Amino acid sequence: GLIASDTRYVVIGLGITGLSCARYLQKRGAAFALADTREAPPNLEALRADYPNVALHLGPLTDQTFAGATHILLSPGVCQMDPAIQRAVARGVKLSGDIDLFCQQVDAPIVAITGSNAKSTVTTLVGEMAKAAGLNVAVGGNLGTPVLDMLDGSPIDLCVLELSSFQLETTNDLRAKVATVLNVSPDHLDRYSGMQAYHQAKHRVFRGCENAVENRDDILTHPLLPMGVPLWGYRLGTPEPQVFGLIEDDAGEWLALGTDKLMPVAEIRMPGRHNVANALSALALGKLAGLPLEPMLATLRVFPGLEHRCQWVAEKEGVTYYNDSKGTNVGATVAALVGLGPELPAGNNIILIAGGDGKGAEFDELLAPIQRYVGHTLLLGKDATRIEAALSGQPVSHVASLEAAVALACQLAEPGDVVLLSPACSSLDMFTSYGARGDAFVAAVAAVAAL
Ligand code: UMA
Ligand code: ADP
Repeated sequence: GLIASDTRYVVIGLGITGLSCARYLQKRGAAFALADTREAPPNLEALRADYPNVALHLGPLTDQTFAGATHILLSPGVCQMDPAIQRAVARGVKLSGDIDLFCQQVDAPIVAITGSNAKSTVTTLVGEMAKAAGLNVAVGGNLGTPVLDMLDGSPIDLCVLELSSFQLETTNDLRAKVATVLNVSPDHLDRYSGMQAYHQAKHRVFRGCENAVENRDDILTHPLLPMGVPLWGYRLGTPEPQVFGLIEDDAGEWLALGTDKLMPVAEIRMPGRHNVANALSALALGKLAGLPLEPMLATLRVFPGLEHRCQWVAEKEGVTYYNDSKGTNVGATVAALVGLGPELPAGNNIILIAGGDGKGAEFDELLAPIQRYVGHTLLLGKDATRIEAALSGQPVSHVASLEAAVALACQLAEPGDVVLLSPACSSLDMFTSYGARGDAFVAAVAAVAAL
């Protein structure tokens, strides 16, 4: 994509996305200004040194920020409903994000993955499957590497992108080879007017796609597609032609497509029932991306899952500890409980550690799986009392720190029990990131296990 000489960009946001956009535009000699709604965004000094001649607007966005601009490149952390952005758009300034720029640049087919939960797991899994099939695969997006930083000049056969609803809001022309919404459950309701707006943002992933995959267990993932676009699916149940599913016979349970048994479910290395769904969705995406079956199945046998996602941490005196710090919304924690619960020995329970910043969510959906699988819930953080209110009658304790939670969990647990950190909340009230929260949990478990 050539950049026309009369194009003037304003890059909004000086996080890793904004900086990747600035590097990209700088390299191509495009005219641009930088803006951040914060008075003091991180790494300001280094930034001024790198872009001495670029206009820098800090603090609330104003009409002045967009004077002379033809295009806005918006970072995912900034809401496009900002009034100054809306006024610029009304004047005809084009609004997009890094994903659109990336799509203009790459020729390789794109697998585009969004959803409320399981994005990182499925994105990484499809990437590993492509690697196992011998492809040069670029994996990134919301997962952590801004997409423009994936264009380092090395050959790319396939791109696998994790896309958040924030990124999709500014993506107009994705045209993925395969697109999917993995699941839709409430999240980020502090930024959306309601579930409908959130659902609409996610479904932009299907714009112009060549193939689509739906989750047959979640009607909210069903896309509206133009005639002729193939739609495949998967479910934790009976398979059909073009629907991956499960078949049970005397030998046990199988991953299957139509009537073909592919691999015993027991051979999937990732723990928990929800990861069986993730395996099926990766198979469907990989299949439509043209990957052969054998390397995909081989990947399922070895891929252990990602850190902080129902990650096995330790077993101590018969008690198993799992770190699901990435369980940052109610849907994720429900999946972790329903995923691990059925694997408990009869008579054993989960001790759940939850709480943090609920981002405006309701916690009612936690009650049923907690009644079913959880013996005791330990609550911490900003929304602890709101969670307690949703768990009427369930045994609950409040703790002041994650260390205190682990110490108490360790006292309460009986051999055969599971201690699970799955907060149903973001970490940002107490930690710098879900990763830091998960690391703190792992360290606390190690300290307790050493006693
Ligand atoms: N911010 C401002 N003003 C600005 C710019 C940013 O206040 O002008 C704040 C945002 O509100 C946010 C933080 O700064 O709290 C970072 O925002 P950003 O847009 O600069 O984010 P990046 O550093 O570019 O990282 C983004 C994604 N972050 C968000 O969507 C908030 C990263 O996903 C992603 O890995 C990265 O681009 C590369 O694509 C993170 C995330 O939390 C992991 N995503 C959310 C999620 O998974 O639930 C959507
Ligand atoms: P995302 O990138 O969408 O946040 P991750 O792969 O990082 O997704 O997983 C986040 C959390 O979502 C996990 O820690 C787990 O609690 C939950 N989860 C994993 N798989 C599923 C699934 N298939 N459905 C719902 N929740 C899931």
